Amino acid sequence: MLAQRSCAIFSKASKASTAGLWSSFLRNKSTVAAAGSLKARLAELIPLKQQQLKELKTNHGSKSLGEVTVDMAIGGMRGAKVLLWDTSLLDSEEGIRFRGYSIPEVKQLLPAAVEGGEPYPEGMLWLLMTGEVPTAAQVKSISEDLNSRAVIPEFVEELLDRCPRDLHPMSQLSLALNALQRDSIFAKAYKDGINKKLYWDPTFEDSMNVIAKLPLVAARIYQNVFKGGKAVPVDMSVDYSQNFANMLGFGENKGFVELLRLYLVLHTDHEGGNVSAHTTHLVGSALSDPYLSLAAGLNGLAGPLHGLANQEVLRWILNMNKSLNTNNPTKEQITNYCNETLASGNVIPGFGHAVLRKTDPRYTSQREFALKHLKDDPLFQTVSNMYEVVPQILTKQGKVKNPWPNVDAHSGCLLCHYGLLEQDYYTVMFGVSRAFGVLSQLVWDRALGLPIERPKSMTMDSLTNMFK
Ligand code: CMX
Repeated sequence: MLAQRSCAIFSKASKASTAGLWSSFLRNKSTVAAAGSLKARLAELIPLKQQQLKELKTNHGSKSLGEVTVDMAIGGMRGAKVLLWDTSLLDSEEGIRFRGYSIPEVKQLLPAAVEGGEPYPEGMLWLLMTGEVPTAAQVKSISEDLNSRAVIPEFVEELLDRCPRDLHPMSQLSLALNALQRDSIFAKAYKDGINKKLYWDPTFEDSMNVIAKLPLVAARIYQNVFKGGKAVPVDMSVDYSQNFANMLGFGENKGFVELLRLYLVLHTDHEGGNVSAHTTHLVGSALSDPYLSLAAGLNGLAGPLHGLANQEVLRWILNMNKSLNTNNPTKEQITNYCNETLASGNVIPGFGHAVLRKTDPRYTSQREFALKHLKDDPLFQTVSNMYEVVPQILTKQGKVKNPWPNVDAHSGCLLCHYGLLEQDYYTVMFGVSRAFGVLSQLVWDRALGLPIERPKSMTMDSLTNMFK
């Protein structure tokens, strides 16, 4: 019945043949989309977006998006416009817009648990998937859907329990995702010969399952490595962040839960070219399922120039404090320590960006949270003082294109304030959030039928000869 209702919605906006295929797929595979659900809404939107893509190709397919220079080929493809990514767009001056909405707009528009408080990440998921601001009821339906999917097989629990404590939490997260792949609905559907027009459906199911399971995996890693605590069962009556906080052992701390909501919203997506997003998209383009694609993306997030920078920032500050024997270094002391870092051939973590040329609005949003909730925290004072001195130092050095702080410069001090002190864990939390964005886009990659990625590489000799 439910399948029939959602198919009726689907067929209104699409070709009858595709709707028919989906209808029989739903009957056979029992992947039911309740009317009004996120999946049913996607089914309505997909034909419209497919049409938009078709028109884009027909009307503008042969037009140039700009020149690709030798510098771009050597320099990490900076600025080369070669990716399609709909869930968010990054402007170098303004920062990120999620489906067209800036961070202040997202905070204002998305339903929140506390009046005037932080938005639910579930609302962000709806926005990223559909481009539409959800109602409170739609957000609640996502919380319930995710809660109902939040279970991990025993062998994955055992796998995590057997990991040595000194295996980095990000490696454990990636390992667990690869193991969870055993239950991929996409991989099974592909093996069973699913029609390519329906790829989006099992991709959606896998993506929702992954997002639902991530807090269980992440919390188990936290408990195993740092606390030795027991797994807490999912509470079906509360939201995603409250459940994640419960599992981490911080559920009673309402300030932490609010921070977690903000944290999970801010780290979801940062357009398609960053390492974790691009990798997920690239691996997914080979029709690797969402588990494998995200695991690959998270391996990229675990690099110190990308997501691992949040752990590096805290470590850098704590090392500075230790070497100076203070919890409150002066601006002069910070300046000297920065100069030592640069002189030793290292980067100052949390500063700079490949695209942004202004302070990252994700940093600003976290700063606003700190000013509201923890303005006297000494670690926050240090982060604030760094904001005042580091950009000048980097500018003076002369080679950094963006001397301003990025998202990772701030998150550690907030987590520390609420007692989550284990820096090695911070990127895992980034990874849980990043799944929301990159998997939403992966659903669209399959819905739009985007092809396998295959850019052209050149040898140094071929480039040299080309311009002889
Ligand atoms: N400290 C010291 N040197 C820096 C620097 C920093 N924070 N940021 C950039 N530079 C250096 C680069 O290493 C590069 O040096 P070389 O020419 O000797 O190789 C030079 O300045 C020019 O780099 P850029 O064009 O300004 O920056 P990139 O686009 O190459 O790199 C990034 C961007 C983020 C990797 C870089 O700014 C950096 O290493 N920052 C510190 C690490 C960090 O915070 N990463 C997190 C980014 C956000 C995220 O993805 O989570």
